[in-house]
Amino acid sequence: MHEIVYFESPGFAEVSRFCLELSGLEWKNTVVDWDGYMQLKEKGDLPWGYLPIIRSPDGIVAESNALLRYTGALAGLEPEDLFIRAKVDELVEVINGWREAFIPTFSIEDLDEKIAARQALFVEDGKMDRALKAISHVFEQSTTGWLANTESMSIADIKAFMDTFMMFSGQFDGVTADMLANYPSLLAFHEKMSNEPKVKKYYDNDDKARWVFRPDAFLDIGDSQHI
Ligand SMILES: N[C@@H](CCC(=O)N[C@@H](CS)C(=O)NCC(=O)O)C(=O)O
Repeated sequence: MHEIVYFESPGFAEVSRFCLELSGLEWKNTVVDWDGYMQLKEKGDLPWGYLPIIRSPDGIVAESNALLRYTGALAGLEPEDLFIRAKVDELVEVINGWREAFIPTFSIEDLDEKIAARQALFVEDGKMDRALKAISHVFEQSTTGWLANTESMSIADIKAFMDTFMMFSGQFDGVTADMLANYPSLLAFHEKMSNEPKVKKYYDNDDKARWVFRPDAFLDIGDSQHI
């Protein structure tokens, strides 16, 4: 039995929650609030002091990308070929690196300043604009339709899908869904991923925090290159 422990939000755990679901193994989704987090920390259950963690039959694993690779492997999503696997990891790391641009905005207390700082990331040639255009290009260049040019969905697709569209859920002041109009290929990627039968089934519910992962989430945005 595997247990993921994290806050309620999709945040850094969503990719691994989804991979565990795909794995078909029995797993438990344990949601904690801040007090629960502090208790785990005081108990010494968090190897590096942060969530998410997975409790596996062999012990605790921390760090969201380690969790993604572990649960991705359990789900059979990790390529056997080591070069292809490295190319998948390359994308996973690049996407993780987006946090460096985004996370400093969390500590800005003044709301107008916070909004302005985030919007600056998405204006033409801003850090996130460049990042989203770069990942769009990767998608456009793929001959298989999967980001890392794999034969089937890899953890890079899951990471890109969840980390990209979570930003536009409305939970981050200053980042709005209409900004996606600048990235038509990403909208096509969204259409592909959200309609994948396993993704579609997982999000076929009323969970308001996860609307961005459903097929109809951005249908009215911009001039998407729907596939
Ligand atoms: N590098 C870690 C970062 C994890 C992280 O920052 N977790 C946040 C929640 S998203 C946390 O535990 N915050 C508690 C705190 O800041 O004290 C990972 O990718 O898992």
